[in-house]
Amino acid sequence: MTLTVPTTYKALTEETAIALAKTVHTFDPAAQLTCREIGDGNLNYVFQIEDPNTGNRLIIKQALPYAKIIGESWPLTLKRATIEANVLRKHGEFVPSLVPVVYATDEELAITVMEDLSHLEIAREGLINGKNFPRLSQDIGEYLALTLFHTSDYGLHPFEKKRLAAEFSNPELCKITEDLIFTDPFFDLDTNDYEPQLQTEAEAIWSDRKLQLEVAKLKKSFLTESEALLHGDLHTGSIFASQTETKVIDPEFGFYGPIGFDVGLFLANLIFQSITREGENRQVIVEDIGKTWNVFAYSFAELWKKQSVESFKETDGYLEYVLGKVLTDAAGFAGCELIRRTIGLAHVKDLDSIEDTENRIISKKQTLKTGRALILQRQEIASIEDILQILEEARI
Ligand code: SR1
Ligand code: MG
Repeated sequence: MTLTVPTTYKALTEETAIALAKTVHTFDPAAQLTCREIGDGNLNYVFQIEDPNTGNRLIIKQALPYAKIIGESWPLTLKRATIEANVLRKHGEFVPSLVPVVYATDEELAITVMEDLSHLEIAREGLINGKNFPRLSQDIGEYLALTLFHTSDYGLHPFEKKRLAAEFSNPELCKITEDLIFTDPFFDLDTNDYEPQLQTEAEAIWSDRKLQLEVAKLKKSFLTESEALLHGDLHTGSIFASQTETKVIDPEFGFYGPIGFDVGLFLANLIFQSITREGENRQVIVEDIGKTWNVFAYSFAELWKKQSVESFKETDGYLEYVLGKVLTDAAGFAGCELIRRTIGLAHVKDLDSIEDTENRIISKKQTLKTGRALILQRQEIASIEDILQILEEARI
């Protein structure tokens, strides 16, 4: 695939990032600004600019015309920077306290200038270090309900919903998800990445016809169900947190898709922790899984009752049907995320950082078992307790 990069596109350096920062933010003109590239994701550069005298900071994020995780052989659209900034702005209308402020964007340079959040830490890092974030499940439950309800047909006039669905068409980034989450891990492909000790489990997945059929159905849902403006990559590495705050970042995979996808991705990333932790520490995560769903379902139902524009909103059983489908879908999508992060191309540190090989392999086998069970049993799931039950049954 080739990609047309605007001739005006230039990758930032620390010097040019500082020069740019001065044009969009009111730093003291005499300030000796410093700049650090702090991006640790798979796709972009992230520059943090600081005035060391005042502690005043901002972030300049620049999309590269290729995927950083692979290199220049994997070209990637720069349009994702605009999508990301616009998802932040749109979601910010409904959850201003849960997303960073966007100060400025430059489409040709694929740049977003935004609020610095370095007083917080990436939730995944904290969780791996055994920390708990008391607001995380409450905040993400509300984030999911508010962003997804207000951008769906339940909360919007159909003209506006379809206008937004067209604005947030994001085929290149969706293709990454279609391949990396819904396709590649389920076939014997060179791009998959796993330890030799998981060979038997990987082969079992590739030859499991029942599992493949269910994954195909989930992929179809991802491809075709334009329900709401999703974050599109809501894992714990896309969330900054502290004891008192939560901020969701990085929605460059945003597009109109099935509501259960964002819910399922977040739950899956808590499930990694429920697999790697033990005892009381594990119990906190189990409670977070339950609370995320309960807060989401309660908040979504409240929005439905008070603000829904859907003519059938008072039809007995319709809200319950919609929420039931979100839960079923979320379980299936969570299952795909668990499997792809274990044997697919892009892993998670929750599993890969387990130093002891035996423990790491045990955790990864449990992740695969849990993922398979969530996908295959999702139609029987009627409550979040059923998901928690599946997690218990998959424990090795
Ligand atoms: C090539 S991108 C690999 C993964 O990183 C992103 O955060 C998404 O999760 C994607 O699947
Ligand atoms: Mg990301």
